[in-house]
Amino acid sequence: MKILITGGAGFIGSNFVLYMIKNYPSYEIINVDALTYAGNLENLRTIEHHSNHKFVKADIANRSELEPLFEQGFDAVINFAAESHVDRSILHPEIFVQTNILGTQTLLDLSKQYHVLKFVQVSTDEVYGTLGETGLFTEDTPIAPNSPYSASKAGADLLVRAYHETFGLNVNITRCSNNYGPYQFPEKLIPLMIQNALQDKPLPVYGDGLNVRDWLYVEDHCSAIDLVLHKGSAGEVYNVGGRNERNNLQVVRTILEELGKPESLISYVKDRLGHDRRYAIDADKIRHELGWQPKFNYEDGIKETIRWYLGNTEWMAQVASGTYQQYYETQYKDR
Ligand code: NAD
Ligand code: TDX
Repeated sequence: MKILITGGAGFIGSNFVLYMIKNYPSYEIINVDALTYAGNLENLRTIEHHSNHKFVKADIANRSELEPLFEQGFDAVINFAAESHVDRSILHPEIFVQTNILGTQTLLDLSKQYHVLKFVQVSTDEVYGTLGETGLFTEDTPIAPNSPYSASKAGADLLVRAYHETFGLNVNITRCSNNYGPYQFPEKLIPLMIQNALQDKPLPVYGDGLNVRDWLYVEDHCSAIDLVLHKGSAGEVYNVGGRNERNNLQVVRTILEELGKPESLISYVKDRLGHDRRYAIDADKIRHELGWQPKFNYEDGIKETIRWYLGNTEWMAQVASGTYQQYYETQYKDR
């Protein structure tokens, strides 16, 4: 198989590229990433010289940069590339529309024109909006996004659906819950809290800290996408999640405990605008139809992740230098 993977220098994309090289060493992977603040070639250092992995710096919304690649012909396209951080989408929604909607449409159009056999859109549970105290998101839950980020991902999902219905493109959409693991950019809850705790800086918990997320170890997300790529039925959506609901305070307390840091570092700050209260995923469809099973339980996965960050302080220092500091000041100064 020859596969185009977009966003393969980001958190989940790089984990997926490493997973594919390990599990399918004969597949040819073309990895396209614009290397925004979130893209980092360090994540791919171990496969730098692998003959079946080729990195190309390009923007998914730029047709003329992509077309020469599509001319080679791909069996599959897997689209991870996105602006992915909710807080940034509140500050600058326009880049989310550009990359997440226009970028996806550009990839769909080229996939149609160059007869790509399978298009997998890596989407998110956030397109469903928020849950109350009970219930789970199923694939039939109405789309009701609440942030510019999730609205742009929902827009992309609808275009993917339309390219299937209108043009017969063989598509799948995956909607996964919150991922954690190695190489996650420290704007997201878990690496941000690890980084701050290690530096004895305040841990900024939004609102009352009781918002709930359903955490999944990144490798389990990769194995789900692997199954969807190889076995997904045309046009279908698959939810992905491991039923690991935790509120943010529980997550933060685990990090403090593991690092031997005091709870007094917790600092309650102004809530995120439009902050979704609770996400929880019903993954019965992918479990029953494709036989997916997560391997990692949350208790082990979070400890493993903390150990990874402790062992990769240089990686953390590198990604947290430069523009990250400016972002951090802007995001947290008035909270
Ligand atoms: P990330 O921000 O870590 O990585 C995104 C990557 O996309 C970066 O390498 C960046 O350089 C690249 N990129 C951004 N704009 C681009 C453009 N215009 N052209 C080419 N490349 C571009 O994000 P992530 O957390 O790895 O998320 C990957 C995908 O998974 C996203 O589509 C996201 O919506 C989805 N997702 C994420 C989570 C999560 O918990 N992180 C959960 C469910 C779904
Ligand atoms: O400093 C913080 N303090 C805090 O309380 C940060 C960064 C977050 N939070 C809260 C907000 C959320 O309730 O922690 C929770 C998780 O926040 P994020 O890590 O920003 O993730 P979330 O908003 O849930 O979105 C993530 O999961 C779904 C990814 O960023 C998305 O790309 C994915 O689609």
